[in-house]
Amino acid sequence: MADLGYRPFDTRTVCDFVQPLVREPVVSAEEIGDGNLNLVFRVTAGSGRSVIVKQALPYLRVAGESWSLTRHRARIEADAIEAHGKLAPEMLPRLIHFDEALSALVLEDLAGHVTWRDALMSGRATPGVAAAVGRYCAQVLLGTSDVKLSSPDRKALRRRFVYSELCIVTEDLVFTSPYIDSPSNRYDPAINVLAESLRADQALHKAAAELRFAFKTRDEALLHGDLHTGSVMVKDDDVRVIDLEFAYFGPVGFDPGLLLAHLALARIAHEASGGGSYARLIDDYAFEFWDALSDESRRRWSPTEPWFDRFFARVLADAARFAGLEMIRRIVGLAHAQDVDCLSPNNRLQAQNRVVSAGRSLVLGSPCAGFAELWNRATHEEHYA
Ligand code: SR1
Ligand code: MG
Repeated sequence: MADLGYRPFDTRTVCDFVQPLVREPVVSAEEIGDGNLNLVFRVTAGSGRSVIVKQALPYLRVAGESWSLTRHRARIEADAIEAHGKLAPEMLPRLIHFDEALSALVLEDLAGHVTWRDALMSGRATPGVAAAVGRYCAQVLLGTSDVKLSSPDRKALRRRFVYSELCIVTEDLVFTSPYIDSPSNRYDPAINVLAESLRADQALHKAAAELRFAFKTRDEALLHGDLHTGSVMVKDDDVRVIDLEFAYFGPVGFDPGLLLAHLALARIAHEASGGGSYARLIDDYAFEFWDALSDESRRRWSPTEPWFDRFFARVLADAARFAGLEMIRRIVGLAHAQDVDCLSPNNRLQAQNRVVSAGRSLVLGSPCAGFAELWNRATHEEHYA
């Protein structure tokens, strides 16, 4: 990507950038990003109104400047917000402006929202959120697939998402690194033996490699690509899905699998720290998510395609396996889940073991026959068949 004047913003230059886009004087900016990839600023005008500026950096923030990346992900995110926004308008933040040269998106500020992960970690009830995210998955995944789009429209959309460098990041961090001695892996010394057992497990290697191949080749729908509970913002009954830079065409079961992995991580973390009643509320959320996904998918399914049950059985089987790999990598890979990392050492150790055991059982067990089986395997320490 040509430079064309690209510079990472600071709190002064980001104000200059936003000023022409708003009708009142911009007064301040703060960097609020704590993510793995980008700079994120809240820029506020005199009236108190604010916008978010998200700017891609030319490297992976969490890994440092030595892991260089193009800034193309900003374009991908802008395109994905548009594509998903057409199908589920109430679920995406409004894209106010996109600057290709600066790799910067100006977005509606979801002030007052918190991430669903933070709400779950604090033990807050979040009624309606799981069902909203389930419906979102059905709307955008079916809506960008050959089930709903005509061949020319589907192929035109597919061509807009030609290549994503962040898919390589996913291939590496989700499907590969946890199973080899990769320098990017990070884990507690207390689970050295557990991490070593993952590297020695040939059946797991084969399964992960096969799922990586499915992720790379089965371009069924335009995925969010990183749909964890930190990518969902909630405020009362307003639910938004953010951070679409990982969007790409892939298997329909991938996004639901990731979301379920993070609900399972949240549940296991609560149980490890004695929060049994809240853990059972998370069970309800998992079932509400899946029921909404299932009902909305059935409702939107094309009457000219008489094989919904077979399609959805495959989504379930895929979601289970992708969920298993996502759970494992959040314990031994580069990017962890706060739900587990913030536990006290003893509780954390217990949770880490349970997450890896559940992940293994999802990946290596026979295909799940129904959602109850998937959720049981995702949240209970059991031996896989
Ligand atoms: C390199 S970025 C690490 C992780 O953060 C993102 O949210 C994705 O989950 C990615 O795998
Ligand atoms: Mg993300």
